[in-house]
Amino acid sequence: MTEERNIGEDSGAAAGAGTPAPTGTESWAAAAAKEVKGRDLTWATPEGIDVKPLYTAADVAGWDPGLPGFAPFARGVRASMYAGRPWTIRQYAGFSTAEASNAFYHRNLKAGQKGLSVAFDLATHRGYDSDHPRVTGDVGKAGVAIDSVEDMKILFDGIPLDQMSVSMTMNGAVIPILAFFIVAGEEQGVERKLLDGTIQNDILKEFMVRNTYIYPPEPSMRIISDIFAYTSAEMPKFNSISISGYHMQEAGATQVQELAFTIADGMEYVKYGVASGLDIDKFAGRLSFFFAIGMNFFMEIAKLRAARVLWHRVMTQLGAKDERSKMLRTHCQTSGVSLTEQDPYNNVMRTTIEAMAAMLGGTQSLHTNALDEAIALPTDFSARIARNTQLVIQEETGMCNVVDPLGGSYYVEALTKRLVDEAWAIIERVEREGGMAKAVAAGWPKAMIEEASAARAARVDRGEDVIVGVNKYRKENEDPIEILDVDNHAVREAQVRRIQAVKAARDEAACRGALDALREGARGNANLLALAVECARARATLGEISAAMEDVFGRYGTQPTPVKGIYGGAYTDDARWLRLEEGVAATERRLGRKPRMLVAKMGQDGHDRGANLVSSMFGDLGFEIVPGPLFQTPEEAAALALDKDVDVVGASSLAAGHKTLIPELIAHLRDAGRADIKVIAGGVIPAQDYQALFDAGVQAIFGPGTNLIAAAEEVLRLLGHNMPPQGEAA
Ligand code: MLC
Ligand code: 5AD
Repeated sequence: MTEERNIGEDSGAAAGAGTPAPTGTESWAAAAAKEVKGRDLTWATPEGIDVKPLYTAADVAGWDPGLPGFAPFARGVRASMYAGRPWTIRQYAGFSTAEASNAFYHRNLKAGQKGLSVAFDLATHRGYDSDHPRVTGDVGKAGVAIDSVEDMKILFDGIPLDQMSVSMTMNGAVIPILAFFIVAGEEQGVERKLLDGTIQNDILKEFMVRNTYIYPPEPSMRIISDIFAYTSAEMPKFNSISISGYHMQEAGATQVQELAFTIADGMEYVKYGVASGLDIDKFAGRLSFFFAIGMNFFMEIAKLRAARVLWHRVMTQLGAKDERSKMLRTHCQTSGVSLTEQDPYNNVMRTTIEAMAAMLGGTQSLHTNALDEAIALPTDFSARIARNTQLVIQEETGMCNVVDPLGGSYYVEALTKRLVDEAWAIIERVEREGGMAKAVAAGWPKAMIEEASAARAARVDRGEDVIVGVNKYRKENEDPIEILDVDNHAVREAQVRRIQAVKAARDEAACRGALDALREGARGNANLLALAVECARARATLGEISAAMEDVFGRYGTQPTPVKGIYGGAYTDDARWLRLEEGVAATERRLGRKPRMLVAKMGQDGHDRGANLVSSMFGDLGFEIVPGPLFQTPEEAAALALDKDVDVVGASSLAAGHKTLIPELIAHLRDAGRADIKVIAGGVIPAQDYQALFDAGVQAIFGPGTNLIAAAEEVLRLLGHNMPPQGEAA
């Protein structure tokens, strides 16, 4: 009441008992301005949206979100939504061997998880068997190692594939993995038409941000159309793709970029499917989506609602008739990049907030991250808390009983409308320039995302974007938490033994025949998945199936191109930055040339956000950067360092290969007589591993949450420049 009276008084209206509250926003604006002494309360979000402190009916004039279960599906794809059936609690998991992952799945399902989601190791992603020399550091580390149908059968032992829906995050080696899944089902006695689940199969975002591609873009797109053709004919319950924005947000994209590029990717796949001769309504109903849910709570809710409206619009334009073809169904995962190594219990709160945004946005399926996310894969302990976060929301809060409870919120509806418009402008640019495959090849979406990433890093390092426990309210001492550590030598040995057993027991001639047919099919236009199913039945391995197609398609590589000026641009007037620039200049005078740094990515780890950021920032400071190609072996990285005569190698590791790969790199440098080259390590490296790396000769380690300015000061010190200690420099 008091507030209403104040507002009335400020506006000069006659205030008092019985006076109705003013309806115009002018009187509100005056009252608010008085309260905050004229301070501007508008919030400029990273996507360039000016969020006002108040929304009213005027902001949603002309906007009708419709009803749940009806076009354009802003309010959800089902009429009853969670009141009828809650979303699927689907935790992404996989590590070590098929046996270990299978046991983990059984424990999780018993404790309330509802759907499965398989994380494969990076060797598998990139089409290599566990015995391949390029993957010694990767086997079983970031996911489960799968080399043949025998591994796949063990992975799903005791899990009936006609009753449990299974998502498989696979893009590069999608043909052998899907073939193994089909044959594992077959040998369980499950007909193909009953297989329920999803394959990620989204290669465009791999070329953009995730980097687990194998073949060049064109054959990669053909593979996708082949999968649409096969699954729409043979596996009617199976979702043939999970068009993913998740990894874009993880790489630093704003929500608008994530939304626009994901929908544009979806359009491109539909066009390819149609161009390959498929009827749009025969396959479009089984396309699914995948978004990240970060900490901008209402923006994320609005993003999911906007995504459904956009997809409905796009599919109508592309000529779909069936309403199911126009319905955007999605999985969501809370944001890994929003979680911190420091004060890790804060991550439980962050994940809870993000999970609520996902459900209020109307997701069909959800993964909630574990509190140890920033440094390792989940343990039983952390996985339990992550899963229970969803169970508590579903079973204790009553939140599922009302459909789209935020529908009609002025702010959420206005933001939904705004996101539709903002994303549409980007989608129109993509279309003008010939579609997403062309845009990806031209590289501008990736550059846009990297610019947003560098800008975010600068805001965090400058304390403008607060991260509790990292750049504000930081603890004096962190207590390391217990983490999962996979002994990848043991996993590799076990896998090598099984590969040998599979090869010894198979009919070699039949296997060769199936592989030859696949190779021939790749040259022509036969369906690659159908041919790979024959290879899987004949016990060909993942590496062999991938290699048969590689013989025809080749293996694809790209060269990183760091963005310039974004991080440094945020620091133009900053004393600490200027001191750093002076330090670089002094080092340059001493060396007689610019200090040189190789930013190395070793192993099959394609997560390049950290590496790109470091390249970009050190480049802005005046270093000469050698951006190392992805997927190098330690030997190749050492050779590049020697060839370019660098002063520092920054090895970025986000996929747990650091304990194997970095010591090998140092050994190669030493063998070449260049122990003087400083090796620093950065990325997802748990404190527990620091000593082993220091013992191996690593000179500095920069974990998650590192302030890049502090890191640069340390690097200059290592190069012999007399930087003042961190505290004084601040
Ligand atoms: C749902 N159903 C209802 C209902 N709600 N029926 C009646 N009333 C309601 N209220 C029905 C659905 O129509 C469907 O049947 C069935 O119940 C299952 O519901 P769903 O909504 O389709 O859920 P689900 O099976 O879980 O499928 C969700 C999905 C799918 C469509 C988004 O694609 C999926 O599960 N994706 C998961 C992707 C994933 O886990 N990715 C991990 C990536 S990790 P019917 O018959 O209509 O099908 C990653 C990280 C990395 O990528 O980088 O490695
Ligand atoms: N098990 C569980 N979660 C995983 N993630 C990646 N690999 C695994 C795994 N093997 C999650 C992390 C990461 C995101 C890409 O997926 O949350 O940020």
